[in-house]
Amino acid sequence: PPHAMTVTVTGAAGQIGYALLFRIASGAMLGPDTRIRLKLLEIPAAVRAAEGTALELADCAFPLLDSVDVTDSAAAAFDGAHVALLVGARPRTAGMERADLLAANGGIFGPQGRAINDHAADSVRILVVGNPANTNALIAAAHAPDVPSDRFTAMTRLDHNRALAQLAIKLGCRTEEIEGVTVWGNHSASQYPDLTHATAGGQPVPSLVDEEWIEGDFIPRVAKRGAEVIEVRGSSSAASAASAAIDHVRDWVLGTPDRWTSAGVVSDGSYGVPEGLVSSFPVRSSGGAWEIVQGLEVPPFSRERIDTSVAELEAERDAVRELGLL
Ligand code: NAX
Repeated sequence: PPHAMTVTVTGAAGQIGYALLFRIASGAMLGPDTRIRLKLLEIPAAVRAAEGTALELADCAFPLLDSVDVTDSAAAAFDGAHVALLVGARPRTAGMERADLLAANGGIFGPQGRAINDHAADSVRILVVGNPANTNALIAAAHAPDVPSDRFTAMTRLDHNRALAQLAIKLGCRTEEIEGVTVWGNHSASQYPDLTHATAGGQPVPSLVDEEWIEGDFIPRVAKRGAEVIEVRGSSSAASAASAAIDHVRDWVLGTPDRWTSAGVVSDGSYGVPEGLVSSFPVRSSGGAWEIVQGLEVPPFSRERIDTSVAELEAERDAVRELGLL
């Protein structure tokens, strides 16, 4: 990576933003040799709160942090961006229909995609965190015809990390010892956290745990972990989401270690996922690009679950197409 990089964070005054910015500025995302220029995008009503966060960023005296700019202008925020973390989104409020939610987010991610197209650096890499993340990434990419679509990704790394954590607890091992876990499909309750090819300490996971635990405990626990955190903590996942975003971008830019991870990337048709959908896959990164891990066997149990989640992604795509957002 270049010596200094511009990192744009939208929704900077939100709770994920607050957990994310200090780690970016500390060098946890782009490594100890890359200086950081932060650009924070917020809606006008939250600009002052973001400026408050900028005061605290200054007070950390981070050696790698060159500057922090706060703005409500997408053009200014994405100007020269090398990495764009799209965190700000319109949450679903009581009584809101799914079409209203998709339309409201289309109104955010369409213009932001255009601003990225017109102002970001040629090498820009985009991670969409704001929900519905996969479809928001699809909308942003559709508004950025000059940016290769493989630069647009959606975050399923939190789901992946949750899967590692649950499996490590079950087996009494460290997450580090686990390889070969995949989250497929949508970042929603329909996602499929897949242990078919997982190993722990070199042992095949399907030989260490029974199917009942996978189907009855593991899959629903991971897929509904967001709701569990809300119930216990009283607000939605923030620091864990920020940590996953750091992991995603670090691996993307600096390369994954040997094992694969999971990310929402534009499908090339692999594993029967229709081309163009932003779906979670097993991925590795080298040379600054994600590659979908090829050649994995997909047994019927997995096929059914991947197809269900992908069908949900297709329905979201069709809905935003109908709204004229693609
Ligand atoms: P908050 O409501 O705390 O913060 C969102 C911030 O975005 C607010 O400060 C708001 O003013 C800002 N914002 C809204 N519209 C904007 C726009 N057009 N431009 C710039 N900023 C804008 O939410 P937070 O808890 O930080 O969550 C942010 C998003 O992450 C939500 O959509 C949430 O659903 C999503 N999540 C995604 C996860 C994933 O794994 N992909 C997991 C965690 C999280 O639930």
